[in-house]
Amino acid sequence: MQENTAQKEPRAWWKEAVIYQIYPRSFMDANGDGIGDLAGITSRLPYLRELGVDVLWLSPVYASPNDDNGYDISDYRAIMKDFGTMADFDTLLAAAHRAGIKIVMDLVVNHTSDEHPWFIESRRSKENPYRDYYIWRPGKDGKEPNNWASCFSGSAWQYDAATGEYYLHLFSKKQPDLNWENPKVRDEVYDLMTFWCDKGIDGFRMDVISLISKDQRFPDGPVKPDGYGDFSPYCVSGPRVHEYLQEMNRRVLSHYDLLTVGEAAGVTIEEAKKYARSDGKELGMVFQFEHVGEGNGKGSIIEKWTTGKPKMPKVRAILNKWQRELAGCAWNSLYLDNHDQPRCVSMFGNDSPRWRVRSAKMLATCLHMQKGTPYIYQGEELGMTNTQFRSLADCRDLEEINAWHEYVDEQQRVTPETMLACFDNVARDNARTPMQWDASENAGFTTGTPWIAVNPNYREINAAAEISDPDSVFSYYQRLIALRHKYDIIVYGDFLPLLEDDPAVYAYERRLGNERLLVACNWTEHEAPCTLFDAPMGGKELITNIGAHKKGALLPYEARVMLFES
Ligand code: TEU
Ligand code: CA
Repeated sequence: MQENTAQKEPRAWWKEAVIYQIYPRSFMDANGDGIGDLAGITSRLPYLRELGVDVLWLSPVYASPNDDNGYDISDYRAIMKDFGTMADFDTLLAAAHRAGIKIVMDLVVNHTSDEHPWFIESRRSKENPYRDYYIWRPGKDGKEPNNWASCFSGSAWQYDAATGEYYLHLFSKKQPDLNWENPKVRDEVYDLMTFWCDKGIDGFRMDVISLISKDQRFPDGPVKPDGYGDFSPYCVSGPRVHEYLQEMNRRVLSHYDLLTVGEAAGVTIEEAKKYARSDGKELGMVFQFEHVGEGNGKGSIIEKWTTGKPKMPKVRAILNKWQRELAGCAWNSLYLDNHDQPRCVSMFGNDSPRWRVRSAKMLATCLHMQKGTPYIYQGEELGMTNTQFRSLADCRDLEEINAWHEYVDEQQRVTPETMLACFDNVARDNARTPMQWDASENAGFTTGTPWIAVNPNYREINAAAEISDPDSVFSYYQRLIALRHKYDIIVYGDFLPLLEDDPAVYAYERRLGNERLLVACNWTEHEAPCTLFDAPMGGKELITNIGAHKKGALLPYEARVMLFES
């Protein structure tokens, strides 16, 4: 029997909140240039208030040349021209706070843009005072300093003729990694964080924060099928990462009442207990990636590129492990969707016209009734789906484009048809098609030409149609959010897995004091035997995505939540 940790759980506003992630480029365009902007977000605050979310996490809005759509920052204290001005940001922040909604910024400090003044100086000469803001190494035998691969194809090292050395970039060539060993870099980061906290923001999502400390020997990594080495053993949760985050906490975070969530690709349970330690000396929570990586199992073509879909029993085992292992020692984040992931109803549910709505509601129930802070990615609350890529011309994301050039053009290891099928399944651009506001041209996102094509299904799937429909995915998310605000057991109750070997039904209980919440979700399009709700137990049905429950079974994609008091 799981130890009852619920009563000891210290309360915090960010544990009780529901977070909504906005990818500003694709959310709402107010000035007709085809690109989302801050004024567009401000104009949609009434919609977000209607949905009931407590916090907006904005993907980066700082000045950027947009090599990686803002995750390559050239000025941390200025707003990206595409998105507007600092006055627009101040207007958004004030309006959100007036609406009772907090704003969390995306902190990208593992790397900057190569157009940041620090890097422009750093590459001028080996003696430049900014040289050691970045990671420069001489080549080895006329080649890169080691065999590490970049996440965006090719080597993680770029030769710079000006000084005859290579600089490290775990992501694109235009995203040179900062050297966190340099205390001046850490001072700069803490200063810019303080600048935003003093403006009144409410927290940070920290981009690839698990990568900021590198093994200073920079040894070769285990060789992958594409011939490059994997940097993970030497960069993920590196030797000084917790020292740095505890310093960041002492110097900045502990001076404000903030939500902090670290994006920690590759994080293990043991490491997560350190990043999200409940004594508050580092971060509040982390995003782990095990469950979203499951799609890369069966049918994986190369690296992340796959036509495979995750299987519920594997996803359940992972999520239940994170529930069980963090209980009482660290706080979970809960997500299935974000700007880097395919749409969850397409990946984990069933986006066919017959099952899309019901399976989207089922997935939302299964996630939102768990213990942790839930994250909703823009459009997930509408049941937005993956799109279709007819050619490379439909792609905007450098991750896809670079992969195409490497695996289709250069190495010819994947045919164009297969790569397009992989893009349809897992490309990040699936999450970056414009928010579908209504059935008018461009889904009401822009009066101009959208920077990326709108998903053609916007006439059937859009906010205007859903807000007034009590049976819509939007209305269902509204109810889930309202339940979390109403019932402490959903936030703080102990998590107890049920039916852990059932091939179709994902079920669990939550316990708090004399209350018991019973949650059961059929992840398949077939009726599944289930007697969990059969015994006469009284209780109150809190939410379900079907009309009437059938004794002894769960209908296809049925989700049901019952509350009992003993
Ligand atoms: O993503 C980090 C990361 O792990 C990504 O490589 C992600 O796992 C991968 O793209 C999934 O296919 C963060 C940001 O969320 C992402 O948008 C940025 O491109 C990346 O860091 C670099 O800043
Ligand atoms: Ca715009």
